[in-house]
Amino acid sequence: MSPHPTTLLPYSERIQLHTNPTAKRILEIMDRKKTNLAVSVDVTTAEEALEVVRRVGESVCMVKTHCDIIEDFTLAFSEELVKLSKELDFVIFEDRKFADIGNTVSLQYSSGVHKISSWADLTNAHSVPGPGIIKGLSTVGQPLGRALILLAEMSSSGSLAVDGYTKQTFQMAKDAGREFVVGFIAQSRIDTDISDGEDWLILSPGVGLAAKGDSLGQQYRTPKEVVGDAGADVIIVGRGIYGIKGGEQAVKDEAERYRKEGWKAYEERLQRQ
Ligand code: 5BU
Repeated sequence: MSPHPTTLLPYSERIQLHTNPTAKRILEIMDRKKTNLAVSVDVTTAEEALEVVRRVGESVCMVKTHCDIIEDFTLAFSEELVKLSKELDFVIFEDRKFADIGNTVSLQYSSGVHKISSWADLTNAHSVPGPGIIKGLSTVGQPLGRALILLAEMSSSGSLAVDGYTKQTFQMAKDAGREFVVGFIAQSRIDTDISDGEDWLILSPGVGLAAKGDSLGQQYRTPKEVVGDAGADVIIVGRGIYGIKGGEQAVKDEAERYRKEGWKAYEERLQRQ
């Protein structure tokens, strides 16, 4: 199969293909820092989370959070995260996976304990409720310059987000336009046929260099498989980095190892014609 045209374009040339400020910033950072690595900081205290971010910040284009697993979440924590995102030059992606009617998600996004829209540059949503979810989230996020990605596929085994569901999710994003929805969580750009000539960002979780999976259905592929073969843009790594044994330096070194692997796969991809 011939490569998808987007996968042959450098990140730097794709900046101009986006109007959303967060999408532009992601591509700018990727190009500037030579990284397509996102670290998923799935630890349960604010202090631990900030510590991981300080260690990996220089190596990443994005830090991914699950704010509802942080036991002592406060807005002081999110303010510190925003400060670090500016100092260390990365985007904050809250992996909230919104999945309700438009009115409810707009409240979940703007209000409650977490006030996600006040600090997260990027968030994501399931397509299962229909296009109202995009409308609801965009009323809050778009005026702030935030961006949304839809879950077209998941990395876990037995996921129902396959085939027709994936295609309809893609269609929903196309129908919404690219001012707020800028891409997808997907396992592949190629298999999902995300090929309408528009520059969608593809973020892929389920990346690991050591393990093949966990006991709860997670499945891992290498950066080469994800970026090189499947044509994704951003690799998302959690336990493979923050869970590494050996202390602070080991986490920092492991982030660099994944950054280099992801970047090598991207550079090799650009050579394919
Ligand atoms: P891991 O430790 O690298 O397995 O963590 C993966 C992270 O990505 C974790 O925060 C998940 O919630 C997240 N994730 C995922 O693993 N698979 C998916 O399809 C989606 C998110 Br969407």
